[in-house]
Amino acid sequence: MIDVYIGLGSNLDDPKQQVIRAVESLKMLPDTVWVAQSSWYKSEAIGPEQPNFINGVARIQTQLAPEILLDALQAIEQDHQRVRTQHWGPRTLDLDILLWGQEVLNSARLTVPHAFLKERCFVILPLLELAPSLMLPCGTALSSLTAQCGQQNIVKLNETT
Ligand code: A4P
Ligand code: MG
Repeated sequence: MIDVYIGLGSNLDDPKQQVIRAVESLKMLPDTVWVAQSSWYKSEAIGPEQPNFINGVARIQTQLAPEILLDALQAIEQDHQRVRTQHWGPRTLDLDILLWGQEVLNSARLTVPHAFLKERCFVILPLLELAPSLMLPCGTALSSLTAQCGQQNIVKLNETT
């Protein structure tokens, strides 16, 4: 079993419900153990002008191969009627593989750690909740990346919001 972190994001069609429903799908992945999820965070979109995002991170342990998990995540995205139009544009559901243990993966379909992990506070803050002492494969401590988070308008939601 390998520890895998998945980033969840949505900014269309009731984003909070989209990510909550996605968690239920992640809990049903085959050959995979559900570990935990972070709080949800609301933030302004990075990229073209579009609605605010809800983001969070899930932690699982899996025996699936990376591209098999990617297939499963893309099937869940399809299930949420995601239509791919604009790069970095609005989406009902985005599921990204953030980390695959300490491995570095570079294939045509997968770049892990996720290419923008170190600069996106909507990923860094929820990930830090689940793994406060995490070291990235490059040797950077996740906790050292929070300095930039004051500038990125991001709000942690209460369980009731
Ligand atoms: N791919 C490569 N590496 C990975 C990985 N580690 N995990 C490939 C998942 N997929 C990976 O993805 C395109 C291709 O990336 C996949 O087919 C897979 O083979 P996509 O989701 O269809 O395309 P996209 O939307 O154009 O790009 P991507 O990379 O998902 O965009 P990002 O980087 O996730 O950015 N602002 C806020 N506040 N919150 C957000 O969540 N998200 C984005 C999307 C922009 N701005 C945002 C947010
Ligand atoms: Mg994606």
